[in-house]
Amino acid sequence: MAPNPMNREAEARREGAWWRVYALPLACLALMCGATAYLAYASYKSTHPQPHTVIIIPSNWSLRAANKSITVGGQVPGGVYSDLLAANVLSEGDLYYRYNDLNYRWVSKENWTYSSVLNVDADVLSYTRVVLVFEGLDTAAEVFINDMSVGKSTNMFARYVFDVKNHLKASSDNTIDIWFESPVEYATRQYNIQSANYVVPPKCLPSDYNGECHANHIRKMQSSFSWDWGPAFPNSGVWKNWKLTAWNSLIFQIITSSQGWNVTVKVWCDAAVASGEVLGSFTITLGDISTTKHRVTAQVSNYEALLEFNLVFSENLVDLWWPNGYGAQPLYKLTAYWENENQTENSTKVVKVGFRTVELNQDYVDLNDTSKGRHYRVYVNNVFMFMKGSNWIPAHILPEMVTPEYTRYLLQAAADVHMNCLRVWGGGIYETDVFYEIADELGILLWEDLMFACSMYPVNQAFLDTVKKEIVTQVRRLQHHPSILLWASNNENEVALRDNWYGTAFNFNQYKEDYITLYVDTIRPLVLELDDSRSYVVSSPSNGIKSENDGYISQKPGDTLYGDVHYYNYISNAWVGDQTPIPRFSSEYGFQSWPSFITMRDVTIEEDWNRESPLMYHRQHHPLGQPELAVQIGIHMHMPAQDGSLKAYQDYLYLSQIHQAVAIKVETEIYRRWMSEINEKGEGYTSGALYWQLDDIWQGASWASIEYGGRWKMLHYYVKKMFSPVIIISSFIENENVVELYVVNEWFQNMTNATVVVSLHRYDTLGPVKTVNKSVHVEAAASSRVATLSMDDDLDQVTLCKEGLYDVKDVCFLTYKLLNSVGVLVTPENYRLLGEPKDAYILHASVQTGDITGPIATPQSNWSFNVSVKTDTVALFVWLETELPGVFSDNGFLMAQEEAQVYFYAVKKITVEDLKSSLTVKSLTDTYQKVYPFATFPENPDIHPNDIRNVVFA
Ligand code: BMA
Repeated sequence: MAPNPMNREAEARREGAWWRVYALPLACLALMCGATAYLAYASYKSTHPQPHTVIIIPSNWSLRAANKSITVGGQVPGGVYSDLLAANVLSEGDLYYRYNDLNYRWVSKENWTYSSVLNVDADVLSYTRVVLVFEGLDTAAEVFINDMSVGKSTNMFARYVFDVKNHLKASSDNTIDIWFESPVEYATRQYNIQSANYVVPPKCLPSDYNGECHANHIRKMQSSFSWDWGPAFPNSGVWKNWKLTAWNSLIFQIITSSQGWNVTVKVWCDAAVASGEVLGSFTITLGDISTTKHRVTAQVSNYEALLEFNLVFSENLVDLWWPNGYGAQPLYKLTAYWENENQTENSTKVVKVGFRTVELNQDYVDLNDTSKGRHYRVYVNNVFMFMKGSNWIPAHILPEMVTPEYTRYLLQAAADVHMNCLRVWGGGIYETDVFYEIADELGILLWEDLMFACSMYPVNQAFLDTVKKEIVTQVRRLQHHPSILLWASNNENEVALRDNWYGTAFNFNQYKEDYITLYVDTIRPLVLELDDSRSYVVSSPSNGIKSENDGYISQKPGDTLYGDVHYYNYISNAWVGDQTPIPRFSSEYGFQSWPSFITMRDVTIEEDWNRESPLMYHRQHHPLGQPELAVQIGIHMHMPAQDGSLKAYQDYLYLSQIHQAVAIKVETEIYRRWMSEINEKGEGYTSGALYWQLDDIWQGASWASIEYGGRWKMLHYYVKKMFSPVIIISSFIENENVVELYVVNEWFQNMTNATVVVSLHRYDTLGPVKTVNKSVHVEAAASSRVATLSMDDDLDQVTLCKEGLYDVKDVCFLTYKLLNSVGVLVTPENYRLLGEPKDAYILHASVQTGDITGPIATPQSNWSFNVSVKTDTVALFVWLETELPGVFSDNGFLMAQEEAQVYFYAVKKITVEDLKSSLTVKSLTDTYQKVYPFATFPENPDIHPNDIRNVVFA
């Protein structure tokens, strides 16, 4: 399992106690270290022929509340919540413990100041320019040097540079104070000012969110005021790196590089002078492929200069970068080096780049009939590829809590289940550099939303100005990453306006005008100026080009013939999927579930362990989420009786995960199946399935496939199968009693002489009762129908699935797989339950774990264990669980045979005994309160086995 972000909290806590005990010695130590560092620096400087730019970063900070009632040690970068937790001011336990989101809310209503002391020698002040650079101030802040204001911030996502040369003195006790206004107060104030003209909604979030109002009036992580899957912890602090820096010519800020083989490298520089020319030399090195040095005259304007250089080299000098599953991800070091004219100063910047082309193709699907709409297809290196993936939300409500290790763990978990794309969703943050670097390494394409979500936004000049600053900061920072697929300026704001989500219809034109002002007139030209190598789409969902032609707010932003759709339907039978749309691209779809008991247990106590407990409602932010979940579970399975037992609670969590896993499997298979064909309405050519959502921000009901902390839900195991490069799926034609088999083959080779193996099984019999093998031809890089079988004629359903009064679909089910021409299994084995499990003629399964052997080293883990699982009858949704960190090779699976072998991949060293003693296994019938007492169907056919079970709906 992942390095749990909560460990970081625990560490912070420990450090907090430590801080208080050792405050004085610590301060002395810091002074001594500072002095030593300073002496080292001074000696370096006197002997080195080319003095570098000076950078001073103090590490000892204090944090105090505006009313001075609280003063603690502070971390910069960091945030107030973590510092108060570390200092034990937040003394009621972990941030996420029970109701602590409410208990600790007062923090966000306070104004806070971080203070420290800067030791500046006279030499520093002799540089032409001396500034403070903040890569991220969260959010409404004012910075003071020696009690004089040097600059203000209003945007968490913008880089700020404040001139401090005239405010600093050559002394060891320059004070620096960074004052943060309560983000909640600030947002309310901005709302009040704006609403004097007209209200920019939503005014507040639904009450189920337990959140704060007016997030859309502050340029801050929108979900930090809460969301339908997460709590409100509106943070304050210096959340990214900062430095005090002094120089005479240029220092590099960021490198951008165009795509393709005519590479334009742009290096944005901070200049020491406001305008004019700076002379020097500029060297660009690409791996060991090319190095070029030039004399340059940088033109400076507004303290910025842009050095630009074209590298042209032949295609065969580099290897192509490919998305996960399509090839390798070679990355090349691009190094820029600057030296000023008299060689007294230099600056270096290194980024890793990859070589690939990327296109979002929106051609008409049928040039002869344009009413059939347009594609929404991603081509990388001119190859069309179906986007398989999910949506990424912030991995913790406090960005400072997310470690690079946890980020890697989550992205690796996405790559491990064959994802090639993630959407960085617009209500979170522009992620950390490390996030994009890992995505580059793993070949995960990123659909990068800009951070606007589910709201109308103001367009007063101050707001637009700060947004411009944000876009420049972020697009420049992220542009060089090969993983970035496209920019999308907002999440669901077009559809929100069109469908009147926030009561804007009465003044539609005003809000539409504002929408265009922000996303089309302000943001778009900026993004395209900074990066013309990728597509810019205005919203998600949108109809793409069609939305633009419709004046940016289409009549039907979810049109299946254009662009992308977000599809949620919590009342249909999700396991049948007969209402699933057939869109060009599904960029959001999902169902909720609860995390495992192991995850919930961390933040709850016994009285919460009941699906109707106040705590469970507190952790369910989605309005109507509880009844919807109960309905969905109840359509397919028996909801455990509310007997107050721990087992009933655990069973409920497990059933919620089953419901979610199967629902997403069914929906995803429909999207993948439609990759290569269209129906008579023109629907189809589906080219992407990004389910909502990959990760969790805390322990609560959500759409995630990975729980907070890293434990895989059942869904994530299902994702591994449904996103496999080659899958076999079925479609049932009810009125003909016929099953169609499709193979989706991502590989670029046809498969001739492959064999589809379809087996009919009875729930009361281990092993198939009938198997049909069909020799088939599978198309390359396509989804194709390979076989059609009649349930009666080919599979003898009528005779083989007879059982008393049972419907044949409740007695039998199907499994199917594909073997290649030499008999090797090339797809995960798939199954189709013909009816609902709650009605099935299913016997109580006694599932046990058998031999466990290991550890052996596998590519997944040095501590991999083979686990044998045995059953005495057909078992559904077999679920293995251990407290030990790690994942299984498969889980939540169907056992239609006596034995299954799975691997457990431990994260760290464990023994067989460790695993044995912690491993549990269960299957669906273990959730039944009363076990049907007979081994076979009773004499009296009037008794339906399910009737005697305790079935309760809330
Ligand atoms: C979509 C997303 C999120 C939300 C999710 C589940 O609307 O864009 O805003 O969390 O659905 O409701």
